[in-house]
This record gives sequence, C-alpha cells and structure tokens, in this order.
Amino acid sequence: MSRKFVLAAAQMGPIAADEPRNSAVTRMIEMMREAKSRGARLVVFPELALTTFFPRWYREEPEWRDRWFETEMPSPETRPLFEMAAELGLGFHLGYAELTPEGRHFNTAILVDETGRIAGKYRKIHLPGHSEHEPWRPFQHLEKRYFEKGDLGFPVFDAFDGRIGMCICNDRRWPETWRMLGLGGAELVVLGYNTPLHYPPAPEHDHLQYFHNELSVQAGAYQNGLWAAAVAKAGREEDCDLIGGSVIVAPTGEIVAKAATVEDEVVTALVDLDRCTEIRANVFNFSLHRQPKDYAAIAK
Ligand code: CDV
Repeated sequence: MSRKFVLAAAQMGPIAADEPRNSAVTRMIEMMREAKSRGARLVVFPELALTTFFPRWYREEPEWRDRWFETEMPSPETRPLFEMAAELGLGFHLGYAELTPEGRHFNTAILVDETGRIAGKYRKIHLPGHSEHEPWRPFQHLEKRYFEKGDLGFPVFDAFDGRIGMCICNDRRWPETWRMLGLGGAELVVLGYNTPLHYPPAPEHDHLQYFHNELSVQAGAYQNGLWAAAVAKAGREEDCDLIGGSVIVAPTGEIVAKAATVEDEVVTALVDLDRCTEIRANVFNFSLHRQPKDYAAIAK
C-alpha cells in the first residue's frame, strides 16, 4: 500500500488584535479549499492560529487573558473548520490557546482527521519567554505567564496511514523534542510557530531568525528520519514583525516546499511516509546505533 499523500502548509499572515475568530476561520477555510484543489490530504495551520499572538502584551486582569482562550473544541466559531474537513475529506492541524474546565491554560495543538474527528492533542512543553513584565522590551513574550507547561508528553498518533507527532514553535529548537517524537515512531511532525524577527535578549541574532528556523527543522527531520512541516504566522502583527519561511522538510533534511511571502499562503509537497526508512534503516537506525546508556545526563 502506498503511503504517499499531498501535505499542505497553510501559512497565515498577521491577525489583528481586534480580528474576530470567525475572520481567521474564514481565511483558514479559503486555504483548506486551496489545499484540497491541489490534492492535499492534510493541511497544517500555525501556532495560536485563531487570534493575534497575545503574549506580547502584559496585562494583569484574568478576564483579559481568558478572552484569547478556547473553552471547547470545536466551538461555535471553530466548528466550520471541522465541517469543512469532513466535507472535503481533508485533515488539519490547528494551534490554539486552551482553557480547560478545571481552569488550566495551555498552548495547544490538535490533529483532526479527514472525517473531522480530533485524532490527537499536544500541549506545548518548551514555553519560551518570561513571566513578569519587562518594560525594557519593545514587546513582551509572556508565554511563561499565560500558559502552564504541557502535561501530555510528546505523543504520537496513528492517522493518515502513518504515525504523526506534533510540537509547537519553540519546541522545534530542542533536539529532545524531535528525539522523543522519533523514538515514539513519528513519521511526520507538524508544528506551527510565531517567531518575531527581532529577539530582544539577543538582537545580534535578528538576521539569523530564518536560518535558525530551517536549521532546527531540517536537523530534527534528518536526525530522526521523519517528515516535518513547520508553519508560520507571519508578517507585521500589531507592530511586531513575524518571520514567514514555512517549510516542508523530507527525512533527508531537504526542504521540499517553502513559503515565499509573509501572508496567507499555501505550499504543498508530495510526502511518502515510506521514505523514512531511507534514514531509519541506515545512518539513524536507532536499534543498531543508539547508545542510550551514554546519554544519562540528557534526562537529568
Ligand atoms: N512562540 C514561540 O515559541 N516563539 C519563540 C521565540 C520567542 C524565540 C520561538 O522559538 O520562535
């Protein structure tokens, strides 16, 4: 049985602070139609794809924070995405802010299959930034204030005739993320990101933001012999420039599709999950070559 399918990366341009959820959803539905017209089976949307990247502001009122969060999925505003998935036979990956019935806040992503059913959920583990107001910054990065660390580990799901893993934005910079997903048997890792072009703690690295994105995703894919799709929310969002550069990467580490704009843009690639074997049966054959007894410090 062939395990080839067309994968779509649906980069999104900026979402204004006052842009309602249904506007973002309408943009996503348009990109789902575009992806389907190119034969896609799965479309990947960015991190926190329903709203502006709200951790860039410091606010103390809990009501201010909670307005950015989803208390149910699907909700009346997001249900059209699920209905469109079922109608088109097109799965999707969506990042959003999750508020649980117990009052817990997570930076979350879900994988939805071609019938519109949630097939998997991940909650971001490597939360970047800071938890207190830092007025010297031109914009804040308060993920450590508004979210708690994910509590689901790095699960891998059976879907799309393969094994699919997820991570979110800053997770992609960590080799541990990719190795955990690789050890879980992931053949495709999908992720979204909101990465500012300017990094206030180390502005001398601003010109490297696109490079570090590609470096991280290409290394993660190659060193674990898996496909990866990394998808941006891009462009000038509320006075903050976010990088684009959404990519689909093969298990060899090669970029096979790449966005060219910082706007809503769909890029596609033909993904053959059986190609993971090229790497996994050879240079990164885990059972043959890994030496976990020598890696104890990594888990300490
Ligand atoms: N949303 C993110 O996780 N952004 C981080 C920034 C702060 C460095 C990233 O890794 O792109």
